[in-house]
Amino acid sequence: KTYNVAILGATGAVGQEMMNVLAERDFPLNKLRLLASKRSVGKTYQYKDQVIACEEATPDSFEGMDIVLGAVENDIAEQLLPHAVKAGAVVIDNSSAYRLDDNVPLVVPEVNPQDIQKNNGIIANPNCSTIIALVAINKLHEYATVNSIIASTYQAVSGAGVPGLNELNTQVTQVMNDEKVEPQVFPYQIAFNLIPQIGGFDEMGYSSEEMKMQNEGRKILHHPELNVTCTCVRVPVMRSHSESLTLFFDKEIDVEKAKELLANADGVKLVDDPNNKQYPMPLDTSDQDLVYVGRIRKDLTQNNNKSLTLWCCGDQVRKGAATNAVQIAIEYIKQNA
Ligand code: 11C
Repeated sequence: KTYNVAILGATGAVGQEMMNVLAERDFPLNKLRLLASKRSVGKTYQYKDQVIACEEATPDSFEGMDIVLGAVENDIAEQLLPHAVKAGAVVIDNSSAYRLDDNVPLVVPEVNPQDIQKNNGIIANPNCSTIIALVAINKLHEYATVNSIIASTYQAVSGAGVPGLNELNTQVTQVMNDEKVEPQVFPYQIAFNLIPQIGGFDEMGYSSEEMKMQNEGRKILHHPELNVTCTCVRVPVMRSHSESLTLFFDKEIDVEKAKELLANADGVKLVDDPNNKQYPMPLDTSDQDLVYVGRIRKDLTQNNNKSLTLWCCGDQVRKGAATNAVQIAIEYIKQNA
């Protein structure tokens, strides 16, 4: 059986990567429809041996589609995706609009594929840092429940899409040429800098991005008591997010056990040989789908063996967005075959 698939937001960084991942994974496609804003109508893209022109995304764009992959901001998602559901498609949405909706499963295929069955037309793709963290900790959490996490993220500019990538490129050149830097996408200069703000702040002083790991993590892990305190930082890196995670477990787990579990974890590559300078780095994890995990060590703030610190990196555009969405689509097809 083959499927009609539409990508809503086909010209963006995530939409483009969705095309790459569909092609690489030989997705059983009948027709691929590329939907974008009016100004991209007629722009063409190559998919395998076909050249496909973008069409304007309207409420009527979804007739005959089996699967719609959403790669647009919340406002457009909310405006258009209900029409896709009405037209009978299953929607896999990368925006944050529906993630915490009780009627919408939020899925990382390595962690909670069974939740796909509970969909009512929309399946949400989680936040990129949350996906990367949960792939990294899932096997550890199955062995010993993770009740709390202290997280710091080092997030690539690709999180702000093509404009974010362009902003870092432009600013690096401007700084090297002693030219004036005028930030447009990020609140401050990102070249040769770090910015500890992603999204707006709440009354406690946490940014919206920082709260996603707790709120989305609770839902994906079915663990409403999970506590996460997170600091999200934008870094001048192109496209892989990195994270430092300190994990507090409900029973003892030592470094060797954690390494053994992670060496066999789906979606993970264990890269942990610090004496030979082997550890995850964002340049090494870009343009591929695995989350690299390393630097696993005992947490020295605790006088027990129930806490570990680790470091992980993953491609934000791929596993953090496009790949996870396509994996959900493949899993959906498998479950409904
Ligand atoms: C960033 N993670 O790096 C954000 C972008 O929850 O899907 C994606 C926000 C989200 O800026």
